[in-house]
Amino acid sequence: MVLASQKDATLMITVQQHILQEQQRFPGATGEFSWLLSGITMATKLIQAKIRQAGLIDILGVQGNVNVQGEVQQKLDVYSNDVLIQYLSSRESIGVLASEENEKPLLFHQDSMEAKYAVVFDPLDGSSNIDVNVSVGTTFSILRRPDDVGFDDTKPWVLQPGAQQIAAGYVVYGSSTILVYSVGNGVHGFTLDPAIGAYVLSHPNMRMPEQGRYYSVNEAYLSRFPTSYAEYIQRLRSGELGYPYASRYIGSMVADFHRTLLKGGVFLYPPTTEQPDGKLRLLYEANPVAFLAEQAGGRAFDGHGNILDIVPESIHQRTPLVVGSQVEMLDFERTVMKTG
Ligand code: AHM
Ligand code: MG
Repeated sequence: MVLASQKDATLMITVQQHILQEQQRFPGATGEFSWLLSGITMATKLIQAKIRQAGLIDILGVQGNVNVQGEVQQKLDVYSNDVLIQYLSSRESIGVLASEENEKPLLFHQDSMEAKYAVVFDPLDGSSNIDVNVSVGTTFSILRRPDDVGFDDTKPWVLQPGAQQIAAGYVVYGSSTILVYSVGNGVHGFTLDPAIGAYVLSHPNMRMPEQGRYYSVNEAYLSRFPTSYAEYIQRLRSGELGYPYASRYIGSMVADFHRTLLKGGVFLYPPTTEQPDGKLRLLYEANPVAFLAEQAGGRAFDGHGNILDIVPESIHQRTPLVVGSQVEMLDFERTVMKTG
């Protein structure tokens, strides 16, 4: 990969230019959608800057609060949430913001005709990994306000099946900072070039390989998974799919999914005896990666059907998630979904 600062500036495509091109696919587009997405790109640049300083400034560790999920909030969770809300709420096209860190959706620009989008996000996924310098990420999903829905109830804005997402993506703060997004026209990845402070197109038209070599799951919970999941993992290990798989588990969904998108394979967060719906949240964790996986030629299931078909009942609803390449997902369907 060649970074923008290393090549002819006339050849590089920034995420902003790319979004403007993509936006032309929306009838009557006025620039508002690219302005909305620029709220995400700006906020994530600030988040990554803070993450890069972690250890130097007083930003590591716990904030002292417990969020709506009953999880201890890290200082960086709070900072990331505040920055995203600040930048997105300044876009008039935003009517509703829903975050992992807020119990209820937040309402903005009430009664403005321009406010027609909801953004649902996890500001800092995998944040328990931050103190040990492991990759973390931000995930987001963008939904359009359904016709005839007003501002008196925010639920219809966000409780839409993932198939209704008009855009979704994530940023992984890893050895480099990469933004991956789709507006339903393929999946595109941009690397933040620190020399110029811009996300530059580095991974156009990303396609998930038909089959990979890794499975990714927290194997410590194996005895607590349904038997059919354990059988499926055993099939991957023992070479039933052509060769024995190796295991990779970072413990940050965004980073584990990013590897799966690039290298193929399968990422699983199954139901467990303690958590029959798994751990991951449907609206802002499973839906964005399912949307990206399908756009890149992969698939995503909850163990019964397609993630993108689930009609959400609550904002912080959890779901089992199995996402990956065609070959692995076909075998999952046969091994787990057909046998119950
Ligand atoms: P978080 O949103 O509180 O950070 O939790 C979600 C994270 C995912 O990134 C990751 O896949 C999962 O938790 C790891 O959980 P576990 O430690 O149970 O394997
Ligand atoms: Mg999370």
